[in-house]
Amino acid sequence: MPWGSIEVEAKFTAGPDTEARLVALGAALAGSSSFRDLYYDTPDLRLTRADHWLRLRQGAGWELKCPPEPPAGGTGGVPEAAAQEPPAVATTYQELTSPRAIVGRLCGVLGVAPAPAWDQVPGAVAGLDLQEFASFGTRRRSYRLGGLRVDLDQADFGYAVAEVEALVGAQEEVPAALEEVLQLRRALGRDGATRVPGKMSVYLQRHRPRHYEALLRAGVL
Ligand code: TPP
Repeated sequence: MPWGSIEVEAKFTAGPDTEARLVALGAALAGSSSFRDLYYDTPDLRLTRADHWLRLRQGAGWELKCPPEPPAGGTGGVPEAAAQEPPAVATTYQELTSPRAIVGRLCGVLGVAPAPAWDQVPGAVAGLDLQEFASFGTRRRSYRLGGLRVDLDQADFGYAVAEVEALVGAQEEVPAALEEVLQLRRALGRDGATRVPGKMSVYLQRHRPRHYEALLRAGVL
């Protein structure tokens, strides 16, 4: 996987019985962790308006979550199954972790040529004038069931959200993964009728309302 993996995920609000249901379905607690995420953008918000999410996850390193690249000769990058879903019932993002891939993609979005000093992400962050716009901590309990992961997150600004997630290596695997993700969410008794916002949406709405409005206008949130 030269450019990282594709994450297919569906969010939900956990109930008091969610963990018991997970265990009853055969899921195993894979671990508990705490981490802090720092997110970066240009002062005029060009990354997030283009649905690109650059973060430093403390302890894990730099990550860029962004729309999957359209397959060569493909249909524009929206997998058919995902296109049939109502917006935000499930999302598909590429997760880049290699510095070269991250910097290459950032430069593509911003329309600049990579400089030699940007072979590591911090050099590019400085050179591209990227600034921190969000910082929050998360306490997470993770379960595993087959190839799926379920994360139960509690953010330190007072918001809890859960997600079912599958990681796949290629676009062609997205539709089947999406089906599995939605099936497990249904099995947990959490249907997709209401849209559950992610941590970032809630953070921006509460702490960066102008940024939030800009992303609503851009159709990103
Ligand atoms: N969530 C939904 C439901 N729709 C969106 N358009 C986004 C998120 C935009 N988005 C994509 S990646 C990202 C955001 C805000 C950064 C945070 O990703 P998330 O999966 O919420 O956090 P994680 O579980 O990786 O900590």
